[in-house]
Amino acid sequence: MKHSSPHILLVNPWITDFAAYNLWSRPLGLLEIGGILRDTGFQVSLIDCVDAENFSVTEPFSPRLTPYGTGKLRRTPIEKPEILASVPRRYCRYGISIDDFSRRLAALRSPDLILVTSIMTYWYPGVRDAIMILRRAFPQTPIWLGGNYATLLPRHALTACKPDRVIPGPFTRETLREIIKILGRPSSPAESEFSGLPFWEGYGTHHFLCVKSSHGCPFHCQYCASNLLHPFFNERAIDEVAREISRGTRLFGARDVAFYDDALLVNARARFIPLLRNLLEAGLSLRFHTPNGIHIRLMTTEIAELMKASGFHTLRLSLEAVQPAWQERFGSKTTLKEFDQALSALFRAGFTTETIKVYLLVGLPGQTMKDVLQSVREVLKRGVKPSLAEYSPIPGTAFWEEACRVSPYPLKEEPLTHNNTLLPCGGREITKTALDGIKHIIAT
Ligand code: B12
Ligand code: SF4
Repeated sequence: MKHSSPHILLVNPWITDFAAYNLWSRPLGLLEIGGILRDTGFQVSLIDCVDAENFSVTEPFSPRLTPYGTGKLRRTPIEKPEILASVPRRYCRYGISIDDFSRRLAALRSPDLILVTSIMTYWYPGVRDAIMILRRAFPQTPIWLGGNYATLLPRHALTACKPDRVIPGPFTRETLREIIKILGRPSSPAESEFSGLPFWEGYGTHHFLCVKSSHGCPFHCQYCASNLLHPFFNERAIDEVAREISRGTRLFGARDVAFYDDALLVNARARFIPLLRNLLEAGLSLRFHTPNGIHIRLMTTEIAELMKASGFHTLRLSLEAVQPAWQERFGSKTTLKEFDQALSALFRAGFTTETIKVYLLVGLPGQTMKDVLQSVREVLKRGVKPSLAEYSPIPGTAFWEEACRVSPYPLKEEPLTHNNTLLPCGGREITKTALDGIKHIIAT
């Protein structure tokens, strides 16, 4: 890339939380934007503050990895924000040191525009700190903030993090046009080995890649933000997704690929099934993972067999709860009978209890320990392990007002209190101690 092209810096800020693990985590949206900008001819740089393996300068970090590329993140205990003071857990900044971030910035050619992403609403301290340091390093450069937190809480993001602009929603052609208007149109770059791919070249090591075959979700579950983040369900062309996977994994030597789709199995006949056939024909020796839960009702024998044959390994199924009343509140997406059918199809296809886990949603307003225990037992009865997903209340969702009413935390005023670790809507029933007891049952 010519150095005379305008330079755009992409930043993924630190995670600030009680716990975080690299479960095939990458800021995929930001990397997709980086790919578009690179293909338009801009010089693009990336600093992923969460990735200490690739972005530390003075404090090298080699994560111990599972065979599937996941692993621990480097963490530094930091002072707990006052509102979290009573939580008896260490609060940490995950990723590179503040000094190393400044060192990285000092080594860069001064950027003409900085794009900062954001994921969880309760990770905003990392976003705020990153923007403060960026501002100090490059006082003249505009800083734009986008991503999930910026979309869900644009006003908070503007006041608390002080970017020059908050840009909610997906990255659009309009935003690209604006960037070109401000920075000037760079001369078209020559086709390169990276063209058409997300900005994966921003990383030095690639233990895994992530991919999305669709954006958004056609369902409207009352606790979920998918429709707010991506108002339309858009499916990508199968060839494009298959090429992205085969080219990306070959180029970067990655063997593991995580699907980030919210609705991977929706419209499977037109998208996922042909995609799987395409991957099978390509004969790639890859392992695929679905850390984001998949829809149980939509699992069929054909899909299970194709998934197994094409290398799917880690599967997460979204059961959420076994009580029909709760299932109805979650959008009537599945029943226990369908869960049994899906499990049979998966077992027949060769998946094992080692690789399947079942998400149960816990800590919702009004949920009781009896409800949770019953769900856990039903899952265990079938020989598979539940994975408890603690409810994180999300602004703008249908459950939000109720969550604010029942929670002892000031959810509306302070996004730090959306943290799932707090079980902000669990009440006296669903507490950390109670869940620890259940986790013990699951583990034994
Ligand atoms: C994959 C995923 C996971 C994965 C990995 C997450 C990761 N990347 O680290 C796993 C399965 C581990 C996970 C776990 C959890 N997750 Co999650 N996850 C997601 C998912 C599907 C994608 C997240 C992501 O990385 N997106 C990257 C974003 C930023 O990319 P994007 O949105 O495609 O980007 C576009 C735009 O945002 C924009 N954009 C992005 N950046 C920028 C920057 C600029 C400048 C501009 C202009 C535009 C722009 O352009 C992009 C392209 O169009 C989202 C739902 C979703 N559809 O986004 C939930 C989501 C983020 N998760 C959520 C939750 C609740 C959780 C859990 C707490 C669930 C639980 N109870 O266990 C845990 C907590 C994890 C933790 N503490 O580490 C909530 C967030 C709630 C909140 N309060 O913020 C979400 C929104 C889902 C929901 N239920 O509605 N998650
Ligand atoms: S919870 Fe899952 S199915 Fe429901 S709207 Fe969100 S992504 Fe879609």
